[in-house]
Amino acid sequence: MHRARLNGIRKVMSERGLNAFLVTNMSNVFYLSGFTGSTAAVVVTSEAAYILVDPRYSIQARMECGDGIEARDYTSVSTVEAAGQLINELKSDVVGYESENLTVASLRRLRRTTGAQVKLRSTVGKVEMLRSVKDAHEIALIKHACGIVDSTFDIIVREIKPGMTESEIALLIDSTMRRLGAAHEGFSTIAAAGINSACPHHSPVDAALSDGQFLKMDFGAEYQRYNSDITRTIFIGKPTDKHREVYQVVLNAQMKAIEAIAPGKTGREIDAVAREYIASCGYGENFSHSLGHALGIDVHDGPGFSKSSNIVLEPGMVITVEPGIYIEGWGGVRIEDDVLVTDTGHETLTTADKRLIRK
Ligand SMILES: [Mn+2]
Repeated sequence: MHRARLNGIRKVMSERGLNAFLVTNMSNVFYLSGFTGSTAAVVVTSEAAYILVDPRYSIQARMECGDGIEARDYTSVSTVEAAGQLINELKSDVVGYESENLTVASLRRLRRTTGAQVKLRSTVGKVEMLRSVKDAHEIALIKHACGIVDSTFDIIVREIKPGMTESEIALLIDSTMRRLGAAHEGFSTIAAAGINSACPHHSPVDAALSDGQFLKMDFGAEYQRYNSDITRTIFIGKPTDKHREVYQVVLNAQMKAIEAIAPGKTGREIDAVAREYIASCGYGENFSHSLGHALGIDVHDGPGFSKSSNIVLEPGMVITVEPGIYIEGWGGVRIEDDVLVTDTGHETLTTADKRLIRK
């Protein structure tokens, strides 16, 4: 598995004329090597691949990285200096690095270690591009993570009642995900009631739920390094016609966008399906973010559906679909599912109830 991934990056290297590639983004390190620790670097050449770790991780790296990658320890230097020393030893003279990850200070350190004879080439999103199409193993893990959030919603929605606070609901969600096998939450859980629901990324506070409010909950489970991400909005008390209308517009937009997902479509086309529908209902100004993001090792795993997204959908991509309508001083609704692009169209991986639930 990792050998095939390393070969994927070698193909990119030969296209770019690189004879070594330095990987410092830790999600990319995990993808290429299987290493789950917090600090390491991977150096890939046409023939070999190395993972550089400090003594805290020596044993772990040897346990986790097998297929086609050699673990090496370093001491008394920084990770990037250790990488520079290895590059010198390998006599690689054109080396790609991940410019979205390597800090300016680290790049200077790398340059000092390798000297002027080594050409350092900035690259952007090379491993991320490989990661965008998931293999069967990855899809199985994402599906498992989706199962955890689906079951979590089913359980917590029964326990929610007026008087509970946003913080209590977030804690309930987090503990339920853990109980169901999540390693931890994929990101800080959002529980936003009433006017707070108009903020797309509100942090839970000690405000108690009361009648006449939307309650928007956005949460994700990480399972064996892969993520799920779901949003559901429910209602406390009896919704007005306006609450029902806004909810239905978001739900229709979401379902129309999911229905349009198929190989060959672009990210921008799918975004437009939801955005144009919401605009046609008079809420265009209230859908302020992009429609969805790729999902995988990272919760935000790469580009997805947005006004400017040029990605062309391929089977194996997993992308969220999460339109929303946010009205300042009134409230907001978002509904989010995780969708796999298949050979023939799509498969929705999160299946929790999307009818407007009242509590
Ligand atoms: Mn999301």
